[in-house]
Amino acid sequence: LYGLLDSYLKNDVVSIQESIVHHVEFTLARSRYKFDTREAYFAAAHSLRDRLIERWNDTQAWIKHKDPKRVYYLSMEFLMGRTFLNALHNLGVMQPYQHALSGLGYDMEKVQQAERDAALGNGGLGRLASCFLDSMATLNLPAWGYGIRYEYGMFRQVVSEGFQKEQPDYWLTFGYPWEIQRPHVAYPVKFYGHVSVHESQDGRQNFVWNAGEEVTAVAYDNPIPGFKTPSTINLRLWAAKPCQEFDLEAFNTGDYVSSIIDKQKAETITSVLYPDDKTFEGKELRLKQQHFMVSATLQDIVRRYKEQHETFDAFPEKVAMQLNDTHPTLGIPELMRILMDENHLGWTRSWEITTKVFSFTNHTVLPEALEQWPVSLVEKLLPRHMQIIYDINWRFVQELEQNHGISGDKLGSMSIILDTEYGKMVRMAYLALVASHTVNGVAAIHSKLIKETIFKEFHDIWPEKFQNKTNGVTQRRWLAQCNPPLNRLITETLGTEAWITHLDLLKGLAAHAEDETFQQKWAEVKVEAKAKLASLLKDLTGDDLNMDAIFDVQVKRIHEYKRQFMNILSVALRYDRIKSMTEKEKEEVVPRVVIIGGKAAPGYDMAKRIIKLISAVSETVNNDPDVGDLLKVYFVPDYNVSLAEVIVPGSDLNQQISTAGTEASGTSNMKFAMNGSLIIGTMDGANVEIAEEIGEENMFIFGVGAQEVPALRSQREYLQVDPQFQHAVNLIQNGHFGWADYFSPLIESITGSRDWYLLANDFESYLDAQERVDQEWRDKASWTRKSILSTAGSGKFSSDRTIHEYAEDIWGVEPLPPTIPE
Ligand code: 26Q
Repeated sequence: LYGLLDSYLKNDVVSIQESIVHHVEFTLARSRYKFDTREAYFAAAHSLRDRLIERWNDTQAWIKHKDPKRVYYLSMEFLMGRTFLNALHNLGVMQPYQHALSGLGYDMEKVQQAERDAALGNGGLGRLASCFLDSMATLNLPAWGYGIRYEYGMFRQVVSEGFQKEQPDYWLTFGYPWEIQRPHVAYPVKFYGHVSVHESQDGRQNFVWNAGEEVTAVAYDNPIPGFKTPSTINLRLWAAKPCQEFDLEAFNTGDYVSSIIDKQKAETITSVLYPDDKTFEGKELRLKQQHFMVSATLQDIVRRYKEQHETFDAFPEKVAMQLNDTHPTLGIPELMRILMDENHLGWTRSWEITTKVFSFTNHTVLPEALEQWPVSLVEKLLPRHMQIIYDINWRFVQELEQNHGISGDKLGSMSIILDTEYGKMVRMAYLALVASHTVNGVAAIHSKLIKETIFKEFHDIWPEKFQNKTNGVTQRRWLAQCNPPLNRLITETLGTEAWITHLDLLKGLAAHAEDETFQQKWAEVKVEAKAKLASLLKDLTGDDLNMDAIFDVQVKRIHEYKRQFMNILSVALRYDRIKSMTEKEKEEVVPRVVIIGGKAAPGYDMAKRIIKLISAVSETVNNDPDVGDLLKVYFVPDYNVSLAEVIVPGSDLNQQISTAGTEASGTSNMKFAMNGSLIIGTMDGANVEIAEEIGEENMFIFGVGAQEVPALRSQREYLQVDPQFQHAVNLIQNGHFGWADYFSPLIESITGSRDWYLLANDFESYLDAQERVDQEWRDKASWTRKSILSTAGSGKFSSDRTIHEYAEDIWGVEPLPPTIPE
């Protein structure tokens, strides 16, 4: 019945070739004798898709049959990147597909490049969700992801004359072969309108929401294969379509054509990903997207539950839902509404169920990023939900007074509804906190900080709600697939590839860290990865990189708190020093290639100026014959998942230099460490735990700690400014790199009391750490040893470990490994 291991599709080279050619002819409708590389990609993708669907169907039937507790990961973002290589690798069919394609005359590398990234996310939070899916599948968890199928993903960044320009990412142009449209899995989603109350026969009040607008959510399923397991889970993404039945009246009375055009507007709900991960902005369309996602998702989850259960009694034993930040928090009032208004459960029963199923992850302590929606907007768009939120708050405030003796100002400060001069606001994090059984931070230091700062009052009354779940990344994509030479060396050295599912085994590499021949091999593997990165930069710039240079990388979203500005200031200073050197002195300089990449939110003025500054420094430095190949600076445009897969393995050094206490975790730090790149960084986010695992002596740690930051901020204006900092600032201010006027707001932002992120304060310590980097590079054996120990110490940072902890400590779900047919 559940023939999971009994595959109908065969994976020998000839069968694969047949299936590829079959898809060329019948899916693409092209000539089977003549097709180009892109068509080869689409045909091969469809052939692989067949194999994914087979496993997906079997896995889902098996889960349905066993009916275990399931976990749903609700996220407004999934930054998936490419799927082809990942699917080949996880299905264990890399070799036969490679042979099949080369037999047909195609090069795997080129075929794979034809795929476009699915970039339905901004950065860390969205990529984390994607790593989690890979781990949940690999760990055989009965799990699904839910999100939105945006038609435009993260914008494409073009840098023209040093300025960022945003271009639309219409990623579906040629079709997306990995999704399965489910026209019959569709739900109505309501907006606007008003609520009426009816007295029911048993004397209870019945609330009916008469919507003013209705759209249809249609499911698109994306199979997510586990590694070395047939288990294939689902990422269900919703697309908005006009609804059929609604509003027929308007059609008949008015103008037919404009009614059709009106209907078309439904689709705008899922048209574009908001490319802003910095400051919260209360845009109506964004709130619509959030409600659209959670409403469709909850209807789907409740329908699935009811298929197998008569009452809601077992709901909390069958369902866990994780909220990826506050973005899906409307799921809470939506579940309450479904239980009360549509299934006629009372408040108490509904609340009991709701508070047992939701848990919530916080990803930031920066106050400007916390979601606060105007009550007036929520009331207009979702009148019933606003009533429910008020009711939740009313009961919560009662509880604070009665059970915790809280009154006065403190009640107001904990209230879900905040009164401001612009009107009342809904604090989404507080709503999520009140209704969730657990809240977690994403690294130890961050989880500690949320208890002491943004959620302190909640921690005082509910300490048991708070947990830490240090982030992780999937070693399948971020080591095994993106760095094949290192994969081979690790496997050969450990004598097993079990590390691909048990990353702790990397510890075994430490025993070889001193071994000269092993160091030699390790260094060769790094050179191979550096060559790939060099070739990427050659294509981008035409330059040949100095392979003896330290490849020094900072790639992440551009934010003031991440301090790309501090990086480029130190580069300006390095350049200035080289300029003043004699030829003899230059012989001692350790050459560097500085690579910086990342997108600025389109409305983030400072971040855009930082990009221009990096470009301006790059322009001056790279064209200065006095510098030669001792220093090069590149801004890599359009940093994305696929570029990261080349950049991360090819780096020697990576910068994780946020002001202590600002970066919740960081996840690229983990990817770099796995690939043997040394970290220069502050004691912030997951860097702290990385230092515990791989040893502070194997990193370049600098700067003040998070505990010192508040005091330093209040003393900023009186602190002594380091002369080297002043010198670097002067270079920019004096127009050394041109554009002095354009850069003056940047200079102002780090001057005196305005230096919120403490660049001036940390600069000396940063330069000192950079000096240690150069010293270390001069001792090749020692550098390589540290590189080996970085990889060896990165075992903790597998998302398998993270997901295992979520499953045990928060969700209460267990693996359900597929078994042999019964
Ligand atoms: C909110 C409201 C309206 C529009 C957009 C948003 C929005 C979207 C994305 C707000 C924030 C984000 C993304 C946040 C993010 O990526 N945070 C990062 O999460 C990583 C995973 O936990 C951490 O490693 C990073 O430290 C954290 O910055």
